Amino acid sequence: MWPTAELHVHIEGTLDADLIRELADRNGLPVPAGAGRGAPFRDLQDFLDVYYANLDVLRTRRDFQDLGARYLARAAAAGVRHAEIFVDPQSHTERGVPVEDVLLGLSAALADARAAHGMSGGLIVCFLRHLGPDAAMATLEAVLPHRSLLLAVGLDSSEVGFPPSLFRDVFERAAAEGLRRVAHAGEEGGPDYVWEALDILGAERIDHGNRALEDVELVAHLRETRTPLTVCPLSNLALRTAGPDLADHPLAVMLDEGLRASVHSDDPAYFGGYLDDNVRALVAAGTVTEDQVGVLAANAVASSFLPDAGKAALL
Ligand code: ES4
Ligand code: ZN
Repeated sequence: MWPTAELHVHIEGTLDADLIRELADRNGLPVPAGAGRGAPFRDLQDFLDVYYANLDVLRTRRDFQDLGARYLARAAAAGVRHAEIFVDPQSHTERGVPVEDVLLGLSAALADARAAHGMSGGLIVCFLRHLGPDAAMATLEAVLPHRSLLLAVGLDSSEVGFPPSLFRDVFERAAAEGLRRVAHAGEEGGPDYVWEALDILGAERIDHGNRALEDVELVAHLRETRTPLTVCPLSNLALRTAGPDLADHPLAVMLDEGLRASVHSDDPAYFGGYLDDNVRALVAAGTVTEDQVGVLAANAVASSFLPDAGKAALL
């Protein structure tokens, strides 16, 4: 595999059935009914219901460190040299898990991966759109004491009905704290959600962005501004936001249009594969050529929040 950067992975989406069982056992909890359920899902919400139910087994700092360590070892094997990892603190604090246990456990895994695999990385705190802007602001306040552990803020969970504009103030506050900004948009929501993420939230990357292709002006804008799109093909098949044939995935059009798209894994425990599996599936389907695999890896590195010297070392 080409050396690359993972920019779109939800750490809770790496929680596979084996680790669910292990953590349930360790924490004296029942194994959630959805353990082991994978693709296909009816839609994003059908998946999210399983995802939130399963992550209930994550309780202690050690649980988060183990989750992070397992993901990072698998990512290293996929050629990932730098990982910017999404975490959903609200899904844990709502259940009484202290936010510092989430952030310090994952940060310990990142520090260990630097030593064990030579990987760099960081955390992106995502706000759950379905809980609304006030809860997002409270979450930002709760994580700011750990500001040094964070790279960026993001926006995820149920998209339609929760437009980016709702989160203007919290993103503005995050930017004032020096945090970078990304947002999920154009996964199920339309191009208007992508415009809002860019214009109102100041998002520097769009996570997914598939539906941006429905708006020619937006495509031109994304091309001119070199805005990264972090694309997750197996996720799109699993959630029926693209396909059913991977050969028809919009990534081919994105690359043809000169957009800065890269391939990532989203929720690999649920969608049938890690970053390398996504790339291999695209090549097997004929969606991208072997040469484009190198372009995708270079785009991922260029789209990361690494300083220029760090990017140059990976390119
Ligand atoms: C997610 Cl695939 C996807 N979309 C939006 N939010 C998410 N959280 C975890 N996976
Ligand atoms: Zn995602």
